[in-house]
Amino acid sequence: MKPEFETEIPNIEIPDQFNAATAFVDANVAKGRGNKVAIYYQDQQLTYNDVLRLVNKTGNALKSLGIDVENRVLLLLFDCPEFVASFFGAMKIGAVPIPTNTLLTAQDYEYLLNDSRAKAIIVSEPLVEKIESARDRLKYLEHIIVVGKAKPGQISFAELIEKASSELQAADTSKDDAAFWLYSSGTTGFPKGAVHLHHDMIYASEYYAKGVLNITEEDITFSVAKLFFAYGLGNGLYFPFSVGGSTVLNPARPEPLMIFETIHNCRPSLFFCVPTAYASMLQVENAENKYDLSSVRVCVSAGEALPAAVYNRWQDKFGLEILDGIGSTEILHIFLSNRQGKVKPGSSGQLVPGYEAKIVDDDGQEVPTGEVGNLLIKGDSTAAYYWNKHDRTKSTIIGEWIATGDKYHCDEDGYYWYAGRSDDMIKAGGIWVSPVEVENTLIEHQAVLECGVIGATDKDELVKPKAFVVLRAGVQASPELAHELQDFVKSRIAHYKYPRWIEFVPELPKTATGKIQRFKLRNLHAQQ
Ligand code: 3UK
Repeated sequence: MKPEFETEIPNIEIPDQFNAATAFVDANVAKGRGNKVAIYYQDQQLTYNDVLRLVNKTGNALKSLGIDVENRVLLLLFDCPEFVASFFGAMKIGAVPIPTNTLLTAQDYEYLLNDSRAKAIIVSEPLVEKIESARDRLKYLEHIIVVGKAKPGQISFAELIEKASSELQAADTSKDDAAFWLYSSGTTGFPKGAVHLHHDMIYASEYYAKGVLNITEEDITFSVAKLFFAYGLGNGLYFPFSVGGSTVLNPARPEPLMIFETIHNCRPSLFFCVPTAYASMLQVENAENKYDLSSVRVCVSAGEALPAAVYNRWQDKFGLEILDGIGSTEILHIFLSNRQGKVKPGSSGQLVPGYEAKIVDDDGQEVPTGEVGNLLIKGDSTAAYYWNKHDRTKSTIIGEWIATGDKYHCDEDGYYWYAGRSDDMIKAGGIWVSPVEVENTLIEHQAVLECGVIGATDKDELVKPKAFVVLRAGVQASPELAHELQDFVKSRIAHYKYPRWIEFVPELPKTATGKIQRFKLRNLHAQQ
């Protein structure tokens, strides 16, 4: 459907020769914001002058190691100023940074490094062992640059940039050059590198951050979702930098108390979070009296659907609305969103200006208003393609449209309502979990004959992985065994993927060809 807007959709003109690092960093200094705080990090405050110096030094340092235009550089970093310097420093020399999930295993990083053929990795010290342990199998990696203490065979980030010049001319990239990649999980468990272009962050900033959030240079952002997620990258970095605002970066795990304390102490005006974290923050007793949230003018939720109950409890307790919106790694940021004063709790809101939506049946025909179908989106922040995944690219990006993989219906008022995935992928705490990967791991346990994994809802209506397990003959089901299986999964793949519930069953529903019918398991769970 064609959207109707109260405000003009900004007409964005980007010159053919364009480097996003210049637009988000140098431009702020050029506009006279050099002494403004860009980053609050622990007890440090970095101004835009400081950030520009760091970005230039990092770009020059990477060049000195032989990193050239189009070379990939993997970032495996906690949220910190070095992340910002590496992301924009690499981009400024025309290289391609790849922010990467810090919660994965050595095996996952081996895949990502070989698939991307990154020449260098910039990694936070506590994570470096996961790279070293796979080093023999890394076919293209030349440099391990460590933020923290470097061991022999590694390069210290601080020492590397210390000697580098703080003057750097941006590479003459095109607005359509690859600027950065973001990996997105697939059903098979092998992630796909979504290739984003230099113009993409401009569109997301203009349309969503300015168009929906009305972000200005007065704003201070704080994002619970880390910078390595597409969601966090906008929230905590290029949105505030698009207007010369400030960001609060925190490297720690986002536990509820840490989140409250950060809001209380750093006084952000825009707070970005995910449903699971909103739900756990609501568990903190008396938080509304202990912590001062008065600096926050907008709360945002994305990553998975925000249940109406969580929305209502948050509003009752803190007097703040939450704007639920849906975004994706491929589309870069949010394209459907609720607006202040016009929230329909439980919905994903209305179209973001600059994007178009279509809901179609399996033959590609648009469905009538109110009917559920597959959601397609058109908008200029969308990734160009998946790296080395031609078939997946063709089935996902169809001309100017991209298939989100989500089922939606649109109501009479133009609000969109999430109705589940069209594949079996699970979103838990806003992070992808592939059921196939969890099943393949469980199967390796000697007690397991076969299993099926689905997303099941908890008491807050939030989705978490659940496993249906058929045991081998002679093995006795017990709560202890269920525990053992959970620990087994945690020890082999990223922790957040473990099944929160295990149900032992005598058999699994299957197709004639022997494929597990996960939708039948979902129905079974729904009936319980
Ligand atoms: C699901 C939602 C219902 C949906 C993201 C904001 O989540 C982000 O990107 P991912 O690639 O996942 C995308 C998929 O997640 N989803 C996200 N938000 C919602 N479902 N309601 C929501 N509000 O399946 C979607 O296709 O990890 C979120 C900004 C940038 C992002 N990349």
